[in-house]
Amino acid sequence: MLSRRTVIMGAVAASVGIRRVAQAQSPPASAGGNAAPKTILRLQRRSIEVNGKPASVFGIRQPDGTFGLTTEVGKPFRVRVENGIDEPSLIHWHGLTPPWRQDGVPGISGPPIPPGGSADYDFPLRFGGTFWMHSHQGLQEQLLMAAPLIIRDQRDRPDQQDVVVMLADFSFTPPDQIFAALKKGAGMTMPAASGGDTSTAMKGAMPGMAKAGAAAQPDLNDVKYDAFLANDRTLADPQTVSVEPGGRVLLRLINSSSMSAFHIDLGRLDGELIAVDGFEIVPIRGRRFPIAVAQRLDIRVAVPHAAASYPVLAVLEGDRKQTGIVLVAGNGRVDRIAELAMMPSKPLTLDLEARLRAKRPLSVRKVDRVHTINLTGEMRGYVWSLNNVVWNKDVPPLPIAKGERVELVMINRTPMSHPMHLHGHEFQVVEIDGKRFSGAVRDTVLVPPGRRVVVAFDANNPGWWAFHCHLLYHLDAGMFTTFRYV
Ligand SMILES: [Cu+2]
Repeated sequence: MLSRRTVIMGAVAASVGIRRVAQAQSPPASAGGNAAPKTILRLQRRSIEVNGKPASVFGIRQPDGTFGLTTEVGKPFRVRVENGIDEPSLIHWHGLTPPWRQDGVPGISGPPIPPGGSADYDFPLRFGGTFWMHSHQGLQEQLLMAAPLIIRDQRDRPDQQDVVVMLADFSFTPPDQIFAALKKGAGMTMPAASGGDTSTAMKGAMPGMAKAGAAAQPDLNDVKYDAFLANDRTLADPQTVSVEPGGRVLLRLINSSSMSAFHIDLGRLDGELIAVDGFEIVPIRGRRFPIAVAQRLDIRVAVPHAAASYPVLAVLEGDRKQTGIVLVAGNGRVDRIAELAMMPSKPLTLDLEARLRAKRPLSVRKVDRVHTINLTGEMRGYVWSLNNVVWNKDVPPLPIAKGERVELVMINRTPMSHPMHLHGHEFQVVEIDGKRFSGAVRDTVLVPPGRRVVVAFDANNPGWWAFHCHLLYHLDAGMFTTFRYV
């Protein structure tokens, strides 16, 4: 056991300095390592029921059954991950800024945890907000190896009830088969190469594959899912949460889907969007908000005084399929909610992104370095890349230097939207299609087809960091690169 842990973390303490960081940030009493108890997170197989059928999926739970972790800003993140599944795994703390050896990306920050092994994490939490954790190993995320990671701060108030809603897409087809079908199917459907009704045959043959001929037209979702989940459940049997009539609720919405974007539909509730990806914005009121893959929305709602039920729904992008939970005020009656919305939700745009303004923007300073990153790909063979380079271990990291203000210019040359995620740093959206503004600070931004989005960040966390599209099968196909600096 010890040696396995040493494999993961041994070199780290020596070279990058887990201990050094801990000592620098903690009161002297904690130097011995027993000031804050370690939270155990177990990676497990579990079974859930989807549409009346059993499904074997993964989960990340504490020994008492709690999914994921809720902690407080200022406390150290002191966690042991125990791998209880029969394959290697590694968990990424999405949106946090740990020392790079603790970032949880196999092959970049360290090796995966072998079955039966464990890994320890200990770093200070710089900020609060709604984050999440998920496997960065293979396609495990598709099997729900993900959980909430909530860091409470001054935004949390005693008179406000937290409701976490984790969205996910689900297929009974095993993820490796979905991926194989995408690679095979996409190659077969190039308009020039196919004779006509290939697409019909394909649909019958490949349960995981959505639309044929994707190369010819913009495509919203490569995969046809069997269900969409909110906290593991569909609208056939949604989670109901008791709330106080006249009370306040903070909805923490997390899109842990592998491939699916949604519009949040608050129905009769008025919402106030107060943070994106954990970071506060100048609040925006509304009843519908887009959420791309891997993004989070913190929405405050005032529950009306009348006893009633209030569904909080997520409508699939470009579709009528929906999922969600139900807030029940007093003895409000819960009616059955249709699994199809009245109207399909539109494809996600940057309209909201362009309106977001950071409450605490990055400092104003000159830009030291600009990297232009073209989002590229070909549907033939399901090839996804950055600057036409498909990721492999030999691709050199993009250069940056400690202390620099860096801007990433992302230009989408493909017919699909890509939610782009940077590890280890928060960034600020500073430009959309040539228009500069002081946009949201966040960790994942959507770049729709043909659009240009610029983000800025400060290189203040030396190490080797991943930067990638967060659509799982795009990431796995190679839409991934890294930054490295000392
Ligand atoms: Cu992508």
